[in-house]
Amino acid sequence: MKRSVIFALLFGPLALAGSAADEGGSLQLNDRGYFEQRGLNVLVFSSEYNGMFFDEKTAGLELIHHGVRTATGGAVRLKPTPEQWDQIPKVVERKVDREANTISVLLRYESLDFDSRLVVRPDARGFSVSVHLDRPLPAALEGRAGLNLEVLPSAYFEKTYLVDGKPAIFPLYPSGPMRVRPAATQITQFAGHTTFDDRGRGEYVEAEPIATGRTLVLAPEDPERRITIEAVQGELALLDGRNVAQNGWYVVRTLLPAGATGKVAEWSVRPHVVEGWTRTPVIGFSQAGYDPAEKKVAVIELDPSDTPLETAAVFQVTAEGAAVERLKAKVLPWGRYLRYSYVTFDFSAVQAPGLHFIQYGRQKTDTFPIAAGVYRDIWHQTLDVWFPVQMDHMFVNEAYRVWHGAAHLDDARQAPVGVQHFDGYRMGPSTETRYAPGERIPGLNVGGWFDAGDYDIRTGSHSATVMHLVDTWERFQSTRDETLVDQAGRFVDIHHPDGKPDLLQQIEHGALQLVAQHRAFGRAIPGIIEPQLHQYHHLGDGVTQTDGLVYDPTLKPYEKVGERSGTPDDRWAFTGKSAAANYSSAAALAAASRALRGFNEALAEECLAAAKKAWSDERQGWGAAETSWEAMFRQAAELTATLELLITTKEKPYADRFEELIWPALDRATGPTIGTAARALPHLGPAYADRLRPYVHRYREEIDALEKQNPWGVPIRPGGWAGNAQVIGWAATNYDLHRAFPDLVGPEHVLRGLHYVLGRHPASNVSFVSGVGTRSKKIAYGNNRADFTFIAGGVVPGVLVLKPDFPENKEDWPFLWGENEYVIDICAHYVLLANMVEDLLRRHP
Ligand SMILES: [Ca+2]
Ligand SMILES: [Ca+2]
Ligand SMILES: [Ca+2]
Repeated sequence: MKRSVIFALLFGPLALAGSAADEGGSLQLNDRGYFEQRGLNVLVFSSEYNGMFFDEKTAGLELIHHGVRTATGGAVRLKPTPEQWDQIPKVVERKVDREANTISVLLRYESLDFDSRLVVRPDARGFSVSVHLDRPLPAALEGRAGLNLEVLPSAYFEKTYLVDGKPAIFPLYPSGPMRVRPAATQITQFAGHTTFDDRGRGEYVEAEPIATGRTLVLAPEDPERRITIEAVQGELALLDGRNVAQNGWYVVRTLLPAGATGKVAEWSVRPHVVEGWTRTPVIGFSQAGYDPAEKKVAVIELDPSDTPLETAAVFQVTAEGAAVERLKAKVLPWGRYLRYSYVTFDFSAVQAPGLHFIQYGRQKTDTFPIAAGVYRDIWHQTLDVWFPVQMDHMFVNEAYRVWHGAAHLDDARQAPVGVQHFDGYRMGPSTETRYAPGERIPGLNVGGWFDAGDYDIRTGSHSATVMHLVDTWERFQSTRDETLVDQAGRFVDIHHPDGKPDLLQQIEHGALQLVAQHRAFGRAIPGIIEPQLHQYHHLGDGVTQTDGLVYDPTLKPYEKVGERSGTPDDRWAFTGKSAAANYSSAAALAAASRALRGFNEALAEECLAAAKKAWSDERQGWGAAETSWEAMFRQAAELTATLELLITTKEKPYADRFEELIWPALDRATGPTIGTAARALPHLGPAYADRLRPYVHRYREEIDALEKQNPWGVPIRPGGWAGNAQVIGWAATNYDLHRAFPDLVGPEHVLRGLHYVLGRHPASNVSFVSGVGTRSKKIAYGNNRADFTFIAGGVVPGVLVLKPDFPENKEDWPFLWGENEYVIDICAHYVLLANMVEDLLRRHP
């Protein structure tokens, strides 16, 4: 009642009418295990927290509000604003009770022996969420455990809230009150690591509420975002998690009372729902445009309640700004995929060069070109800008801007034994090298790239990257030169030609790091990464992730003398033996040796020698026991290494071994191996191609099956990490197969993969390559993500399919790595695919 009066005072009778709709909740449990009404979904642990990267902001009680996932992480949490590496509850039991119309989840914090039950129940006005305890809070959690719900900051930027009627504006930038606590009182984070660098002060900080009260109304002015949360028991606090971590969300929280059992917290949550809301259609198309002769089919994504229109049209935009209709044609039903329904619109008939847009109902797309050569430049920014920015151990400049200094010159120390690192690296009981734990290993501070949005040197992704770059170089001979690279001076200047092909300079930069590992250890190692969690989440200039000074244990922490420092921040080399890593490195080095011939002769020689040695060492076997996963990766890597050595040396033992491996591998699974098999085609003669043909037939059936699986006809993998890597790899394989078996695999199977990446995909139609296409990813998970910006030429993972049916790629929030994180091997593979497509269209009649 009180709330209605406040609304009436602030906004008059119109708002009252809107507010009345808040009270007309009609959430129904659907057959996909969440509550649904038109314009609102309430998910309760449809996805779980994942032990690998802890809190990915995709689990707990979540809201999809008018098509946007605006809230996540609803659960009992142990911190005011939990960070990625804070403890996450394990789902012990999840009950979807149709009769009672509830979802209840038993959650457990194992290390604290603490269980709580979360119950979500729709009611006449929205839903209630309550927390139930069988045993009172453990003493250690008194004043700590609370019912939390995290609200996406970008969904509420430039909006307001009311707390018990008091008006306020959501902070655009965090500047909330903080509190300092003794480090010893911090609830243990992931594996005992800490995200907070206290500079030796023995303390950590927590966010304090920016508002408290009983009733919180989020964005009363926005009918699509308005949510009323009322604490039926206890008080509400509103906090800003970004005060402790840039990827934090706003948090609504109620502390659980000490000593109580039974129902200990309850909220009434009343999201406003716009009556009859229908999601705006998404017209998926290539933001970079089309070649005139190409097949052009837009995929239009519709709200399942939407009625498809009969037709769509293509308009040409003239020099005078007029829009002239060039085609009007029927849309064809495709059917349902996940939560949306789809229709397709074929506008291949539009071939005249010019600028165009697609119109479907009132919906118009961005304007895009149709012209010969639209794809010619789409990889340039990836090579010119993105790769240089990722270059480790170098100072990288671009015109007036310095991207970063020469980072990690203090690489590296031998990682200690028995370590499970937070980025997945592991050390067993021995270093398996001649170095003692903690000992400095000289020579590793050269070459390599920041692997992704983080800064480690991951050998596996380096090997793949070098391979794709060599492939691009050998097939397409691009001598593009827009970057100066001075290895001796550790200096890179973007937009500054130096007379040397940039592709070769990047290949050299990757090879320098791979070879450095073979020099130091006689083999490849899994990778090099910073030891402390508070370094790992670094956002800023890579040169400041470590102090650049060699660690000297005789000095005190933060003490610096000359080139040495007492701060143990030097990165660790993870050195466990891995046949897969060594074979992959051998493959990359064998490939690099060809490209570097005549460019850097000494390095080319060393690459080849290291590759041969690694291959024969692994063939003789290091004797390590392996899991079935390791065996699978080893076999795939050996196949690749054998092929690259065969291409480089033309020697018979490699040819024999390749034939020995390839056929059983193809028999086990055609899809994952056909790419390697296809790459071998130019090197193994007609008998090999004849024997491969039946497998390509089988592969073609897999391609055809994809067309029935989803409207884009590309492989889409649910969960974890979005699938652009897979789509790009699939399209590149199709190019190789098309070259050899044009009757079985067509150019459209290559182009389809590129179109997907450039905008013809679910959830939105943005190009996933920053800076490429009319509209592209302007907010991504590069190492500059805290600035809500992008690095030109970076390719993001793309559309993540969240369980059970929600495809998502956030365009206003960079911090979801599974959707938005640039990675080196994807980017290199994209450079290759773009060149393949251009080649295909040039040779195409
Ligand atoms: Ca990494
Ligand atoms: Ca150059
Ligand atoms: Ca250091």
